[in-house]
Amino acid sequence: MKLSERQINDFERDGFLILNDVLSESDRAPIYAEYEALVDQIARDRNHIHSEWHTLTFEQRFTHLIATDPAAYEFLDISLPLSNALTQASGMHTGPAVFNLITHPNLLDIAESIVGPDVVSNPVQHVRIKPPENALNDQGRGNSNMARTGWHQDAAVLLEHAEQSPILTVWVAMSDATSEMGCMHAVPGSHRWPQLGQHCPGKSGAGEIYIPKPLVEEYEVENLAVRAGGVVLLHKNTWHGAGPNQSDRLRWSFDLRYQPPSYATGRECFPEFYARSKHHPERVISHPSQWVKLWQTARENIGNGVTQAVFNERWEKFRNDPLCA
Ligand SMILES: O=C(O)CCC(=O)C(=O)O
Repeated sequence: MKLSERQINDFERDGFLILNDVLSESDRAPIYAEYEALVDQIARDRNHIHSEWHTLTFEQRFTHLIATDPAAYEFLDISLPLSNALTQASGMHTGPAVFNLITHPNLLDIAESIVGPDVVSNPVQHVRIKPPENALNDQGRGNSNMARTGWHQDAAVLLEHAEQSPILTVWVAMSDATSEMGCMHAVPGSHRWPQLGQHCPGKSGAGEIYIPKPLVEEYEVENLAVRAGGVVLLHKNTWHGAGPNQSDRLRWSFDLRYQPPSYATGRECFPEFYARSKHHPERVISHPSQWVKLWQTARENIGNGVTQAVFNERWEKFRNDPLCA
């Protein structure tokens, strides 16, 4: 599933590319099954199972869990939380279906077309399962994993030393993403602007940095709607965000990132790994348990102080900037 020259040119011109029909229903089925079991497990662990639970659909169970207990989302995401207070008890999900998604040959073919024949999985990654926004409480609405995503550039969430790293975002649609459901939107061509835009520090957590609205308003914006099984590619400098889910369905995506080796990942406290390699095939990680171990070690090292985990500190200087009010 390599990209054509025309697709690569379109990506280079716009800073994004929409690709439908990348993953089949059967490619996606193990993810749905893994998350169904996970939501039940989390609900059990956190005492949310009620007498009607087993009569509910997955969408209803997930929405009930997250509407009443948004903090439970930590155990669904495919990254450790972006918190400056990570501990050994911090949660994340590293199931085999997720590993098989990150290393899916179709996604790696696409990534290879942009980053070259040695494809490293960059640890900046999330699952975003967004219930209808009106089901969420204030805490849920402030979290871009389950509600709208403020305008930003992916380069801005990296540590500064990674600004030259050619990191590609591969955003995978597990459900349809229409504008009503809060698909992503982007400013075409913004990846070619020479300076990183100003970002404001997150009001509801270190992960939620955003470009202030007045800076975005002057530009033309394109909606990046895509069907379930499709993919949206983003250049790391493209200005983008996502609207609220105003439908009555779940809006579900994974955002994954890939890069060539020998470049900083911009989040060195979390693990990178070789997902495909022409030059060093012996370095490729091919079993989910190896990947789980990498994240466990990262959590241990952060928890016992061997590694420092600090996120988005560089935007703190704008906290009192009038544009960020
Ligand atoms: O899906 C979303 O809400 C936003 C995803 C995003 O911003 C990204 O992948 O960089």
